[in-house]
Amino acid sequence: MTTPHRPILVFYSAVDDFGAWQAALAAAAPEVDVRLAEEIDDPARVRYALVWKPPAHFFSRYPSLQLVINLGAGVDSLLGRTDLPAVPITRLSDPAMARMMAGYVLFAVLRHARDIVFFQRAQRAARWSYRHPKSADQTRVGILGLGELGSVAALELARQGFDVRGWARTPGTVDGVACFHGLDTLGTFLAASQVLVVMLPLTPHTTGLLDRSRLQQLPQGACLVNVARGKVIDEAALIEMLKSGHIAEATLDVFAQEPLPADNPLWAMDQVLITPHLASVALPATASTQIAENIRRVEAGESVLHQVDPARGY
Ligand code: OXD
Repeated sequence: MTTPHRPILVFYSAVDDFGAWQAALAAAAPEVDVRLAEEIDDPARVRYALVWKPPAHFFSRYPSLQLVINLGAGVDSLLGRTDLPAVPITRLSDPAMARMMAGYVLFAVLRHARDIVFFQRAQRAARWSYRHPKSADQTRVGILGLGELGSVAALELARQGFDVRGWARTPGTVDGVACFHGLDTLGTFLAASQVLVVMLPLTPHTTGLLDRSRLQQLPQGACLVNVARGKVIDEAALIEMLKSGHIAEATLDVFAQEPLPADNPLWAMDQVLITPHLASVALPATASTQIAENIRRVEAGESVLHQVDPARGY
């Protein structure tokens, strides 16, 4: 039953299931009325926005907005806008999302470490080609970015026995993982990464971080996994290095331009696996609890959790 005076949470995402979010939030935050923009006839009742890449000028319709909740972990597209309202912005920080991401990263690392590309080629040629498997500790994996998602993926890979190193801009520790920090150590870190997994947020500091010269620091025949943002990597340089074989294989979930244009050479490379930006997604059942908690905090005049610092970029 709709109570006329409940505050409204407006939802926007072209990729997420509104019905699933509406149901999860009805259970976790019954004090708000969750609606799509087109179902709202009194925009002044909108106090919350739960959004993934809403269209330009989306927010200007809602004069009473108190909180913008990014429907995902990475806030780069939201912070890149010029029409953001002056209210707190939060991102999702959900252990279930981190676990889903760690699952994808584990799959991608195994794809490279267990020679799956080699076996797929052999299968296409109907060739029984035996290649003796290496044990996990014989593959050095570098996790570039040790935030909430990167550190969980690093732990999972370490648990599987891989030789895992991690790099972050600032000092940090992850159990069982040799951690490097700062640009001074990046070259050494890259040179040791047989499989490099990119898990950095996109900020002014990380845009183009993996330029041609840094990609060249990877060992000959390295494999690259990108589950972060396409623009962290110089994509043209990556394509050249995949052609030359310096980078032997890649698993890419994110691209400089999405959807990846049909004429992008990456599509035709059989050593490259392309997935359409879904390594991890926001999960209504678990994330709605933290959204409900932040709504409660706003209503109580308290500070919110997982607030984004626009100056820092995440
Ligand atoms: C995210 C993403 O940032 O899906 O959550 O890329």
